Amino acid sequence: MILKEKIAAQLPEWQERVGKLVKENGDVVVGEVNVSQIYGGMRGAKVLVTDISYVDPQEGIRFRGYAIPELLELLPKAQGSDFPLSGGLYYLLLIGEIPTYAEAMSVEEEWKSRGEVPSYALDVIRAMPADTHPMTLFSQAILAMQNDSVFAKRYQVGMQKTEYWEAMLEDALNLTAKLPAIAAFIYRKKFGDGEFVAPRADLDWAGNFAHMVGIPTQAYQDLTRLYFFLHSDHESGNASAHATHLVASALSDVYYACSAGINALAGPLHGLANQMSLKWLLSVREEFGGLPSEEQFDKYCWDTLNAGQVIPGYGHAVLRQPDPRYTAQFKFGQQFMQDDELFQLVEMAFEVIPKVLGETGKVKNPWPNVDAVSGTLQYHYGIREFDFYTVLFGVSRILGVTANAVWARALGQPLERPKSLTTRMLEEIVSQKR
Ligand code: CMX
Repeated sequence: MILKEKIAAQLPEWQERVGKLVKENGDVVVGEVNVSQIYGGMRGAKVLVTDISYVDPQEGIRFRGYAIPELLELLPKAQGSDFPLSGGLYYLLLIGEIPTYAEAMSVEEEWKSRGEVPSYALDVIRAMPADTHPMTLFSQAILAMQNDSVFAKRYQVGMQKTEYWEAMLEDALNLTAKLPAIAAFIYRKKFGDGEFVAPRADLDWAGNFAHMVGIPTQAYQDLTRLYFFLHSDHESGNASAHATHLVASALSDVYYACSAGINALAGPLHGLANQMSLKWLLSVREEFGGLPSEEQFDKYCWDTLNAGQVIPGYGHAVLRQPDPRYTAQFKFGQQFMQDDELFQLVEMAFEVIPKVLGETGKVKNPWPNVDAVSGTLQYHYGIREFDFYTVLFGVSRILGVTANAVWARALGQPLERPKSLTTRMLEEIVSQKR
């Protein structure tokens, strides 16, 4: 398998590089942690490492050093499409090089050969009460398949440490291969006919989601390719990535770790912002019976702020420019749904909201983030059940976190175990330093 060969070829150099860095410079101080950070969710504390993606405050996410517009040019496209094959993205995340079309297709073929969802995982979804949240179903289906973990089985019988990453890669491919089918089934079970639709042999991983969920148009296939590309990775400190990493650091396998990551993504402060943003836009449209004037929109924004609420989809903890993931989806909307009233509202929001947020004098980044538009695009094509949006995010995010998990095992990253203090200890430290 090409992924295995490429990682194996790169590994000695990485091991030497990291080993040397730690051995010769282990005592070099990278940053300090203050009391606010300890009580403030470790915001900005530099304590993690990943070479797979990096969020630049001005440019936004870079995958393996490449910015989103560059990758939209460089990554191999699905046949007859202008949008990248997810197989090519996964190759890039794992290997760090832009793949050729053949290399991207080799990942797509790996996925096809491993894509069959075990019937018991579908039965777990079927057995749950009808009002179960789609994210709960998603997490449960992933966890159910832990039973088939290659890593867990091989670990049980005794496996060399040097082989851990190979078993993680097997699990990563086996799990990611099945995600579009599982997500589509969850959608149909919750909101449709409850049927399981098998993937088509002629479609790629992302395009097949569109087929299985029941929106087989070229436009929705393309949106799915774009969506799964954009949401895949965002450094290591976000809650889903960090939860996955923490769990996997205990040598828990990919299924345990990804189920945990999905549970983190289900939180309102993480993956739910896209539905909040869409809800807010719909409330604007309802209030004015269609598109408001810019003045009316401006006033609606102030009403939201004065009611003590945030304007969802705007602002960011790290970014200081429009999120390139927003920009890519915005361009998609301009190309394919210029006549959609809700999308026109998204366009108006871009003109009005940054100005309003700027006038507050406190918002560090008044620009839109990824969530300001993603729900609107899904809504346009008929995925109107907000609760499902985070499952789509999860399908994509698992590409990033599994690529990280494979490399964490390859480089022998240890069990995570930061130290906690008591409030009394912090008070004493502060009194000694002041
Ligand atoms: N609307 C209203 N007020 C906002 C705001 C927004 N969109 N964004 C920031 N602010 C406020 C903050 O609430 C804070 O106010 P207080 O000082 O009264 O507490 C102040 O501006 C300063 O905040 P900040 O440093 O600019 O932003 P943070 O790093 O604290 O928060 C974020 C970042 C995303 C939570 C915030 O911008 C927000 O709540 N946005 C709306 C929700 C949203 O879109 N979330 C999706 C994030 C997507 C992602 O993380 O990828």
